[in-house]
Amino acid sequence: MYKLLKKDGRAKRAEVTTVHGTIQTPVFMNVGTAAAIKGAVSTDDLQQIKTQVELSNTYHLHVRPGDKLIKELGGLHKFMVWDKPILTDSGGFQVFSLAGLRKIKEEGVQFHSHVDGRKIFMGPEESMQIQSNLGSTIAMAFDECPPALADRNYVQPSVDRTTRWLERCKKEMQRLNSLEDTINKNQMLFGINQGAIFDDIRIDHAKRISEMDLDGYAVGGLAVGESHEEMYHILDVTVPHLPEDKPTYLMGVGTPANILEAVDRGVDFFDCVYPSRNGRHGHVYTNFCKLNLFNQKFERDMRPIEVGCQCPACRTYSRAYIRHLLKAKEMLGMRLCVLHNLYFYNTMMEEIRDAIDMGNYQNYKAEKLYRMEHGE
Ligand code: PRF
Ligand code: ZN
Repeated sequence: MYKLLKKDGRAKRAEVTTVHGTIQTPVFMNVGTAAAIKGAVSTDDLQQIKTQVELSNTYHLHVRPGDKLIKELGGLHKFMVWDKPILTDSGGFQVFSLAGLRKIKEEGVQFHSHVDGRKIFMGPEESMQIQSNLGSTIAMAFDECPPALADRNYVQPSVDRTTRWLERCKKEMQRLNSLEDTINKNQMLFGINQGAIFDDIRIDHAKRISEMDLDGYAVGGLAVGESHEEMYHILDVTVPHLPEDKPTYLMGVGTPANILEAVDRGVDFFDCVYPSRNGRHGHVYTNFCKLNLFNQKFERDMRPIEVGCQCPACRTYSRAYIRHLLKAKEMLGMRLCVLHNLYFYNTMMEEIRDAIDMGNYQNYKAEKLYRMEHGE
């Protein structure tokens, strides 16, 4: 259930009610691909860094440890000890980027596991069955994300097939949700808009999927090599054709600036590996710029990563110490950077929600962008 609380320009402030609790949007989902956020982050940590939704991947969990095992053990929430919402991506995108793909047919996709090379087939029904076995709160439709530079002649038939796949996903999800031994009988389904950077294909597809009365709508196929301006333009033309009274999710995006711009174009949900991946490399976000903690200039810097930050890293440790940990390859170094970065993103989303609540989004966005670009 989506409850629109406030609009400020095109920016939306809403609440999404699920069987695993209410999500305050706009929200940044924290990426735990294989049922864990990389960087030794525990469930207790997630509570401390204000995580609302955790994102996992159908493909990874199917390959290892297997969705049937997870179902047998009571579902993904119980398995990873996380009782708040979980969104699972459908596998399509990961298959295309990871698994020595592949043949795309009307039925689905044939590929090889990146773990042991075994042959796997996944189509809309398989993806829904796996996500149902995991019992995630929100399942994503099985789609094809065409390459960034694909031409119209490739993109149009691909999008048509993605629409047919979505119809099959919806049907299969309805069937699975009505079965006796299904873990989450209220599993939600989000459709995914595609169309590369072709306005008319995007708009036509947005209209077609909007008629299907799904629980939410994602914009996929962006941040795959096009420019930021192209991405913002596609959001400008596409989001107005998606239902305003449903969540809009921009998949795999992005930098703090990308998120600020997309919120301004009506997006509610985000996910991205940047905060965790950058953290593992000692790159940390602050309100004034990004720091590389490997830099020599932090050798004697006894300040926290960001003065005033209330994250578990900044409340206790200095830049100098974390730099030492990173250089000594101590796991704690990575972990602290990842916690700080996720806290930074989750806190920015909180600020975004407050700014929309107060009707102050334009000012907030301008100031935040200016500070991040120009430093102190
Ligand atoms: N489709 C799916 N997952 C995704 C994407 C997509 O297009 C993207 C594109 N940025 C990230 N994750 N299913
Ligand atoms: Zn911090």
